[in-house]
Amino acid sequence: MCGSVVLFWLCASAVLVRDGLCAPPPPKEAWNYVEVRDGAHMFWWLYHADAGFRELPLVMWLQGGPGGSGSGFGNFEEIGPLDRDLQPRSTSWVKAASVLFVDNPVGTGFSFVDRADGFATDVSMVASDMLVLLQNFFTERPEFQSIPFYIFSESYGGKMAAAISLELTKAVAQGSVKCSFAGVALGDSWISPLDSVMTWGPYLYTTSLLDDSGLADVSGAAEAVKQAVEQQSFLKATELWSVAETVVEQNTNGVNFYNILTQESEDKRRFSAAKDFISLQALRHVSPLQRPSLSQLMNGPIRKKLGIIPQNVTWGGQAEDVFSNMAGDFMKPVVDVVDQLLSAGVNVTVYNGQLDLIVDTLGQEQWVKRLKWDGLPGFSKLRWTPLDDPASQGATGAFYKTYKNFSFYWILKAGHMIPSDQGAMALKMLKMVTQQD
Ligand SMILES: *[C@@H]1O[C@H](CO)[C@@H](O)[C@H](O)[C@H]1NC(C)=O
Ligand SMILES: *[C@@H]1O[C@H](CO)[C@@H](O)[C@H](O)[C@H]1NC(C)=O
Ligand SMILES: CC(=O)N[C@H]1CO[C@H](CO)[C@@H](O)[C@@H]1O
Repeated sequence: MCGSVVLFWLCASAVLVRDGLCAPPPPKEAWNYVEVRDGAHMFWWLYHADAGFRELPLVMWLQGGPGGSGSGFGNFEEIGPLDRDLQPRSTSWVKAASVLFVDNPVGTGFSFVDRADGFATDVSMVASDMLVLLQNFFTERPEFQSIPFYIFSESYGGKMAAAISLELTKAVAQGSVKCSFAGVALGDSWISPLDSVMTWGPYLYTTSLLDDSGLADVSGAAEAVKQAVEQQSFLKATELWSVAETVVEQNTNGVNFYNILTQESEDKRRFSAAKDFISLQALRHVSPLQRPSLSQLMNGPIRKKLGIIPQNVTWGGQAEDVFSNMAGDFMKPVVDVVDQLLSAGVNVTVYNGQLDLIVDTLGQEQWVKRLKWDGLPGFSKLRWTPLDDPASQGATGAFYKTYKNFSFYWILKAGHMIPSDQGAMALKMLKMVTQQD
């Protein structure tokens, strides 16, 4: 079928020729800004699926932080068509979906606010901003209205994804946003911050990263966070969460919160620059998402390619402000939002990396077991199913369970950033969640 004339033509139109074979032409893409509030400009970047957008779902990817950029970190370090060295990524999600990166909340990545009072201060503001963006996106691109639309997320992105999904469900029912919303996937997500913090001690102890004294210290620090959360002193809880992380660092010789098999290195030195606990936490949890190599790429060749970034806007330049404006909302749980999603019939997937500390799987198990969802007893009784690791024959890559509208994927040998650690397994999960496998 594929004769030499055809092959020659394909290669001539392809940009990259490697190993004597022609690589596929670069994906069709588009990007723009939407002013979601007066003076609040949100940046999005869409890649059409390699195989054509009509046959495959549309996936919006939301990064964490808050202040981490999907168009930068998610795109070039995790799931986009090119990696940070601009080489094709074999496990890119554009192989199974059209992918929409949105730099949210405003101020993240290439998004920006004109005035210091323009940042979002809680998840409901984040959700209402995103609804404006989605309404604009689907109105401008009606060809995507009938394509199954999923929201995938990571870390704090999951907390925002849950809130956004609930607002989107209402907006679709009211007809104010025209799309085919098909589900939300919460990856290593900050749904119940306290359950994460409370399980750090037991998790680190069972993985030989705390001794008995260390366990007592970490548990004590976690208990203080718990008291603040129970008293609804959420800013105080954020401060004590920061203290608890310092206690973990001291007792583990600097375990990496994103993957317990590695250690913090370059970042740790930068922490000493923090003025206060909010700035410390922004350094801890936003700066790893915009390391110098990625910042150089985004503020260099990528900015030039995009051509629409205002001169005084720097990729990542407002990230710390995004984080600090959300500090009072940071430790609030959104478990009730997940319950509301399930009651509304939305398909919800939780996926978590085995080696993640900041949002350890143990903590996810705890809040899932407290769901008021009427399917929970059925889900709990069900046994999990192993999944082969597509990257390593004969090895188990994950376990999963699906009951009615809820699925859980336990991803092995992955930390917080699952697609960076286990790209092939993450792509397989994407296909399963979006019903292609
Ligand atoms: C960029 O410059 C414009 C015009 O001077 C100003 O209104 C805006 O606030 C600036 N934006 C940022 C992000 O500094
Ligand atoms: C939810 O998932 C089920 C399969 O588990 C599927 O049959 C159903 O269509 C999905 N719902 C939506 C809204 O896509
Ligand atoms: C597949 C499945 O069980 N879907 C359910 C999702 O939730 C709604 C609302 O509870 C049910 O009506 C569906 O049957």
